Amino acid sequence: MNRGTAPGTGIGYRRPYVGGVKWLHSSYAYRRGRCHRCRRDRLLGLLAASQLTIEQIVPIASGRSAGRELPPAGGIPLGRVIALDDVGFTGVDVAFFTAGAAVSRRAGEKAASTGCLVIDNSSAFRMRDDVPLPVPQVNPQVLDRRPENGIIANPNCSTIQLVRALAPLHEVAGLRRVVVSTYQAASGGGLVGLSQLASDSRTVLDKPSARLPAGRFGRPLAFDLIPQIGELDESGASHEERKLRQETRCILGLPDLPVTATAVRVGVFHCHSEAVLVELERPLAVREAEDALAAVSGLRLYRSCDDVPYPTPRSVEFGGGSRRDVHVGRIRADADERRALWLWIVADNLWVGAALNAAQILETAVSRGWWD
Ligand code: 2RA
Repeated sequence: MNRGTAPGTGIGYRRPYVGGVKWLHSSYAYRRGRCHRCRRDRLLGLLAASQLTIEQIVPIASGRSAGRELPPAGGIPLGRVIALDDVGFTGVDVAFFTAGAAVSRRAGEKAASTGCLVIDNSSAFRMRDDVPLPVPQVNPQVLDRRPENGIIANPNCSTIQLVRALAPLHEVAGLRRVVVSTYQAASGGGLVGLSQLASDSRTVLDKPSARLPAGRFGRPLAFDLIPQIGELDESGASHEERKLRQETRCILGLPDLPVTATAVRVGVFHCHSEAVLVELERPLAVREAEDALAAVSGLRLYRSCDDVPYPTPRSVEFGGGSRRDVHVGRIRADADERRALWLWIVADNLWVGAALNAAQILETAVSRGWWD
């Protein structure tokens, strides 16, 4: 595998073909209501623009989409879509699964058993002890060695932006407790969620009392918010809230950290926002917290005295700031608890929360010599 070099000139790649390594991108996007196409398209763009030398990307989908011709991504030929059941994973270095937990469960382990590394964007493997759950800026050590089973789980979008902001604070003052409320965009529900929000919004503007179908989110989202993402368990917690708790503890390496969440879907197209109360082991001045966050690459800090005093979903999407950063503002002391701070975090859920993290997992694995 060579990195950052012209094809065939890299140090240490052993593959018997010139031009680098063969990569494979796996998606059922076409079949499953195209709902994961937004993540898949960003991932392709990132891979094409990365320092990785890529010989080939093979698009995979359901049988129904097989044979469809795809245009090149950043100069890398894609060619025809292959049906998942017809793919031989032998000789493929990496498969990105972006089609949801059911497909990942059905085909992920089989792909990995051929020696192919599976980077899975679903919740299928996230809570398995033998599957790393990396956010490369936070717990890169879990990528020190390639997992024996060949599977890596990409964490959930709302967790990734949360832990990237929490980790620097944990380093300077220790985390004691986290209370998070999320405001999650429609794009978390894929293209189906996006188009439903757009068309329902038009309908409501024309007729505010219009009856709308439940659709992708179980209830109409236009000009509204829904305090439930995923099914509720017997305690009343939603699947998204459970993921926030379990994954945050796992990635930060703090299995007993109290984390409690309320996850809310809001009528916003892109970018998840989070209001977070962080209790620390010691009092931390706002300035100290800001300095800790400002020092981290990939985190954009907003101070109340700045021209733009805090991020919003639209400012992150259209404001010219990086959609690859985690944006943090409104840092303030809690009025009653002197060891607690409030934060407001916004990030593009499809970039930071999905494609970018997956691409960075791969880049980290490559830099650690997994294919040397
Ligand atoms: C959502 N977190 O926003 C999910 C997507 N993985 O619905």
